[in-house]
Amino acid sequence: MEPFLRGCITTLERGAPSLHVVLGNETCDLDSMVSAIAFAYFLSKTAVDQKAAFVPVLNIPRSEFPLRGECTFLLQQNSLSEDLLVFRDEIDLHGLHRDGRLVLTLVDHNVLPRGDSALEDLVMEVVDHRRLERPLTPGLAVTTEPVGSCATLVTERIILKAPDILDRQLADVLRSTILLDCINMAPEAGKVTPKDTEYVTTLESRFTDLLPRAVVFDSLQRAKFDVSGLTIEQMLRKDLKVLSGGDILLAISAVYLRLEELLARPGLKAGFEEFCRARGYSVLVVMTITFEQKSEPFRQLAVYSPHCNLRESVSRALEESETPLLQLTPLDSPDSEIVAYHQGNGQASRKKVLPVIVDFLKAQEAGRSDPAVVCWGWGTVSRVPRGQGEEEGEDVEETACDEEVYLPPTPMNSLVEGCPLDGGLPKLLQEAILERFDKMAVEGPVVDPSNH
Ligand SMILES: [Mn+2]
Repeated sequence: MEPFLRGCITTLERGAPSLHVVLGNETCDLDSMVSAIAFAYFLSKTAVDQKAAFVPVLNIPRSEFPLRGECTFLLQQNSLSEDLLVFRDEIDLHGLHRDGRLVLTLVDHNVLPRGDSALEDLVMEVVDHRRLERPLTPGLAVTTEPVGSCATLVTERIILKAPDILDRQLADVLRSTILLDCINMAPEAGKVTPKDTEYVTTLESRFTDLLPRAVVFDSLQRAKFDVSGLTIEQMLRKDLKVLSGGDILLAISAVYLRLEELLARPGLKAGFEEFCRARGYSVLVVMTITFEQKSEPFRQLAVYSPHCNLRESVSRALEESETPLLQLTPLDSPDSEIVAYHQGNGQASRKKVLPVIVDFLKAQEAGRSDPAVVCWGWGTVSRVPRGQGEEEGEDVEETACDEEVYLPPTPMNSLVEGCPLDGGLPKLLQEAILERFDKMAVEGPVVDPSNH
């Protein structure tokens, strides 16, 4: 595969007359990365029409890649250099489109995000394991099946159409991806389907020296949560949500590390300070999660702000929270601007703590806590791209529930004052409704659009 990837780089440097880009989704998880690389490789070996050069593109900027621990780990394991990959910020897809030099195959997703909708007409083929959200059009080849991993569908295609191109390296990256996505093929995890198992078994029968499944799964899982190699800034933005209320921009970062370890990092305070300064956050809440064996998650929490009042009031809101009760006990902190706690209630995930923060921000905004207003304050929707972390414990919970949980409740007669039938049927003028929506939009804490 290395010569193929090297060839892609050369092609891009020289400027090919036309490109066939195989694009994974914007989370660039292991499935998207491996499916894009393997499928582009397959196409390059089998396509009848070789006019276009096949290039896999990872749909994130290169600077984001160190945050995908499982991806960097698998590449290392297979002696594939990151220099052989093409990232989204290294290729101008829209420019190529304008020049009429681009066609697309989508893997591990089937509709382009809004920012790329201009490229929709270029999609020739889709290979995906999610629900199909695009219309079937003439000339579009679609492979969809609700299997545990898109890599299973790519493996199937290779085994059926071009089994000879399968070498140990390709087999290893495909099988590793399926193992991670299907939670080591454990039926109780609810991810694996018979087809995933079938192709993992087929790969193993062709390459009998592949490492044991449990070893592969455990090391990928560990790599995914291993933040030890990251800078403080990378650690904080790996799993970040941002809320705003009034003039306060508050960041909540989930970090998969013991808080003691984080606090012992040299330059931690300077790192927090720079992170907040650069992004305009006035306060940062860090929630750490570690998993001890199979017991419940072990959680700790820290609040950082250079503003004494804000730090104290956020800390108080968390300490005094009753739903959920966090059971916070103070921990030693290396700096007076960082307040550290052990969180006794291991069940209170970030998703459950978010409403406490939302209430706090609402209260700040209104100068008092007004329950009638709080209902409208739920405009907080995760900026985590769809699908990210859908395979991991903590994130599954969070990303899966966020949009449901934080949708505003259906307004009860909120478009009219008093009893809705007091003066007969209310007149719902379009302007009045739009105005009301505008008002609702500015009332609630909203997600910082620059947080990505
Ligand atoms: Mn996938």
